[in-house]
Amino acid sequence: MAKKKIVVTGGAGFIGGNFVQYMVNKYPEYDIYNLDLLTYAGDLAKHKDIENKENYHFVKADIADREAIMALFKKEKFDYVAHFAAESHVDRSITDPGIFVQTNVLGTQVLLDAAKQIGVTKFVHVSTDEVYGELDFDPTTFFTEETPLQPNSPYSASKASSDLLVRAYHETFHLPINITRCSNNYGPFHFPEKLIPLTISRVLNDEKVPVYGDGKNIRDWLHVIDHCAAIDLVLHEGVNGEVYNVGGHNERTNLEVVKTIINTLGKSEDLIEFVADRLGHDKRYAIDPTKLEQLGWKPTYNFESGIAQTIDWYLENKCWWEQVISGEYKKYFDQQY
Ligand code: NAD
Ligand code: TDX
Repeated sequence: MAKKKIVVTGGAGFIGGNFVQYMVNKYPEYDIYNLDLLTYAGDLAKHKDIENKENYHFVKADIADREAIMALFKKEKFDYVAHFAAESHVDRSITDPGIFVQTNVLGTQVLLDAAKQIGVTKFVHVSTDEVYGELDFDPTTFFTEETPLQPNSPYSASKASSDLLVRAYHETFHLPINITRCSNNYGPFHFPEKLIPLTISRVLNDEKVPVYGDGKNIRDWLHVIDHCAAIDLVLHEGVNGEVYNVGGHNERTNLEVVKTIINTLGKSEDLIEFVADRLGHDKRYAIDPTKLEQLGWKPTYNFESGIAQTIDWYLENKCWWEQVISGEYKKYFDQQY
């Protein structure tokens, strides 16, 4: 029997990169294609342990390049699509929203056409809890799959737009899709523009950590490996057309997160610097994952065990993040503050 082919878009980024490694190691009987443009957020250095494996393949392409993507899908006849590629940073979407529409909306539509053209077995669209907007601080309220979409940032608006297109391709063309909406991820290979890796890398260098506003905004944190397992499950078992929320009930204020990292590394809380708030800063995200749990998913990390593993990983992999924060990224960070 021919080997199943899975194309992972954005497989050189943080979550897609972890997913590629997870799948290459778990399924030697599948061919895994990493399709990525290698923007500032993508690098192949993270894949040196798998790059010579027979079931790993890399294709450099822009998901919004219709001609290239249609031709690639026609040639390779992928069975499954796991779609992670996106512009993913909320702050960048505030300073330059256009590329978010180009990649996240138009790029997703091109992929849907390519998947429709060859008739894939499953198209999993990896989305985010940010499409639901924000919750207030009442700890008994959660986002469910029925919560209306009310995105507040250009980033989340572009993701919500792509979610609607994915839904429409199911309703109109019966494309076998699932949409997953996950809470904030953290773990190995997280790009240091995001709160957790930014804090770890700056604290290790004895640099100030910028905390937006009063630091009381709440995010619901999930270790990236638990997200990967969720996508694997949905890819194989998800009921066509359904949305699945992904989260592990690990709500923390930003200040709690930053203090946990500082204290674990034995540094001073004087490193915290309160800076101007993010425009349109969502107060709180919190996921109700009941539907996915009923499909058979259970997270393996809580926040304490996950953050300890992650800090250890950053201590052991300094060469990866030092190379990432030099050059272009340094210019971006210096412009921010
Ligand atoms: P990331 O920014 O680390 O990686 C994005 C990857 O996409 C990079 O490798 C980049 O090179 C690639 N890419 C960007 N534009 C492309 C294009 N036009 N064509 C091909 N490749 C392109 O992002 P991430 O944090 O790994 O997020 C992955 C996905 O998960 C995104 O869709 C994001 O919306 C979603 N998500 C992220 C989180 C989170 O906490 N990071 C939570 C929920 C959902
Ligand atoms: O320097 C900072 N200081 C700070 O206080 C940064 C970068 C962030 N923050 C705050 C803003 C948020 O409340 O920390 C919180 C987390 O910020 P980010 O790491 O930028 O993540 P967030 O905006 O919550 O979005 C993330 O989770 C959902 C991902 O980047 C998205 O791609 C995903 O969809």
